Amino acid sequence: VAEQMPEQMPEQMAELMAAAMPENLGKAKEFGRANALAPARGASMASIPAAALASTLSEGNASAKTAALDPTRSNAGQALSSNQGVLIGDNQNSLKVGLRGPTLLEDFLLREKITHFDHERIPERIVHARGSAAHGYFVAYAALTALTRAAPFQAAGKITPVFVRFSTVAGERGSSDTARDIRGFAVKFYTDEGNWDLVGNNIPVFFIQDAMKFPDLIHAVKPEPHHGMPQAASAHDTFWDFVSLMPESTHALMWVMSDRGIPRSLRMMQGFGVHTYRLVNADGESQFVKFHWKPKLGTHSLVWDEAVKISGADPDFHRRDLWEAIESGDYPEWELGLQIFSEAQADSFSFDVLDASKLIPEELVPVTPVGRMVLNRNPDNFFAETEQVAFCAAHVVPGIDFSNDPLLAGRIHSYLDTQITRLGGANFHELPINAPLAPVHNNQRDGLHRQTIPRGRVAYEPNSLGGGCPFQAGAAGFVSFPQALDGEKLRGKPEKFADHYTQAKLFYDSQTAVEQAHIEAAFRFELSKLTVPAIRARMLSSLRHVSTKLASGLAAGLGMALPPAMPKVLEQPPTPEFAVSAALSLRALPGDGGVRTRSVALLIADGVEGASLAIVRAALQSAGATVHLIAPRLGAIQPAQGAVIDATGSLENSAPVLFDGLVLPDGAAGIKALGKQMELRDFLASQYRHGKTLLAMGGSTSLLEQAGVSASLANGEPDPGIVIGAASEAKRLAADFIAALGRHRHPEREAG
Ligand code: HDE
Repeated sequence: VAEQMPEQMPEQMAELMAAAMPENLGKAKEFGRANALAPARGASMASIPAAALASTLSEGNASAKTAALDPTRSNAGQALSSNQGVLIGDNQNSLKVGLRGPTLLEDFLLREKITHFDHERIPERIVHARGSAAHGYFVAYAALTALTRAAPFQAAGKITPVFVRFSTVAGERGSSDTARDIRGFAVKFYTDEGNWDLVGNNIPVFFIQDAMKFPDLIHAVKPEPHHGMPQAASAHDTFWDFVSLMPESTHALMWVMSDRGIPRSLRMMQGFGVHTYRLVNADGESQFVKFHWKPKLGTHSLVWDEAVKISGADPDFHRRDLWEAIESGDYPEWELGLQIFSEAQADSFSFDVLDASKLIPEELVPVTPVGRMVLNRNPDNFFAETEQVAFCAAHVVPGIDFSNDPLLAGRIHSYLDTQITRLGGANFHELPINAPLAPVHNNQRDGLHRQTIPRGRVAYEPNSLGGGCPFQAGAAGFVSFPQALDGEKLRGKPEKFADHYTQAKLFYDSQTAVEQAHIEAAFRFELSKLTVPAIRARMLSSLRHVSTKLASGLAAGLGMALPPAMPKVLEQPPTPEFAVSAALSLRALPGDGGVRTRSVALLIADGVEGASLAIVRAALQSAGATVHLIAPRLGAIQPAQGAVIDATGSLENSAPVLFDGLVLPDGAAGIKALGKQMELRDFLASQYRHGKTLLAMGGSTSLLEQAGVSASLANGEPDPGIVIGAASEAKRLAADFIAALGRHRHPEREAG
């Protein structure tokens, strides 16, 4: 800091600045040893031995992109200046004639500041406006040179920096994180052969099959145009009007109405490239591929009532969760897997691999793990990074190519086009977060906000005046896979696209009973919000082709007669290869059963039994859970014996939905004090209703009784999510509680 301070800075000011050192400088993981070990740019990234990677990367941010971004981070320890670099003496008062006189037009400092402020906002993304992002890296497990020449897969242990943005689709930029929706899962790989953007979702299929329908779909789901409601919700007439008239959306509907539509955390969801892509090797040979991201923490979801309440208690729930996990060093991680298949295999499938409303069951083509991605650094600035990042489905690198999926074709056009408006011109690729690590040399010139300064008079190719540079790279550059094509120019779809129900049924039939019940509840909720009964009836007539059980359950739940089945476009679809696919249930990826980053509320009040509480608290912390000490008010809480405990939250400011589990302490006075709180009953009832894990020590079982929480299930069996015992057994109770918390939640309660 001292080195960066201008010489003329008064000593007193320097002291003050050192005391209030900005957060970034204090963060060892950003500016410490790891950074010094950052790999140099380009091909040398491949040369870091795998063993060295583990030690350098686990600490943080050793990445070439981090190093490239460092010069753009504004410097601490500097005096305030205008945008012209003029130091500002007084940032409190405008320039006036006398202390009570008029402000002068001459005040260029005031005008510059206000003018800039007036233009701080840019248009939000037309879809996926609400998002959260982080930096990280991808490491390849092995060289995949036989399959692809794509840079990230050229050597075992090779590292490629990434920037990943997760998003909801329908809501506006300031909308709530826990809306029922698809989540975007966009990964920018800064490879040494240019940027590759794998712009995917947390659901492997899409609502429509052809880009021609995308504006219609989005207009239908966005707030209705006459009154601008509802925000970030599909539970309204126009969405269901559209999808009930578009049976190709049924499969994606099943996914988004399932618990996948309300993930517990962005760190606990899968990602999918959705479309079929091509891998191309150095000899020009190609295979088809589908991309899968599998979270190390397993796939977990919220329950609907909880998601709705979190929207009020903490609309930034997912953003905060991602941020806090990374700040605390619990770096989220996903494994990248590939489904690789030949064109001949594709031709033999009962569905068309160019149809984005279909998936390839993992039983048919297994997912081969090829690397892992770790997110280990939060952005320094939300706007400069998360908001200005521009993903583009057209950004591929040599070794990755497109299939003829007609949805993908529209995407190849759309992203660059929309970003020209959103980011104000054609030069947004020069923004630091978007700039590739690979060098850029071409004859594209000028435009708004141009950063680079090209030299010389040559801006065309071929040329002789510039020595022929920059020259075509030939085979070293991107060469499209020379797929042979022959056909008539027409508008239409292949026949297998018309099978709208086989895979919707496959998905439904592959779910556990609890998951099926949640799907039914989600459809019931959404359809109950419609004001036009005919839309409800049309939707049910379509769902009959997925499951009669689902459709008749919905008819009963919505108080209507089951309508006749809608005519199918394809009466005799090809027989599917599999009737169920275990991988489609959220249960397929339970995680390791650990409780790292799970948030647990310990309720405390003056007079609680301190020793047992301390044992439980320590056990939870050593298992990696995040412990919150919630009391009737903030400040010091005096246990019956021992040192005071500082409450980290109050019952008023800490909604029960924000915690994965709850601990009730022993101690007569403390229990009495807690029992008097209005919020307590809601706290317990809500935790119980949402299937959370509860621990009641000693006399605190009376609080459970007070809230009507039973320790047995409807069938008389003990509830596996309720741990009860004497405070003297705190150690065992903590172990039981941690084991139960590792199950995430206890849906057995829903049966009763
Ligand atoms: Fe997008 N999509 N999309 N999309 N999409 C955008 O690009 C579009 C589709 C996805 O975090 C937009 O920069 C069309 C499928 C993600 O910044 C826009 C079609 C999948 C993100 C656009 C689709 C996606 C977007 C809006 C149908 C999963 C957020 C702002 C032909 C495979 C990226 C922007 C971020 C964003 C167009 C369908 C994923 C308008 C035309 C399928 C994750 O260009």
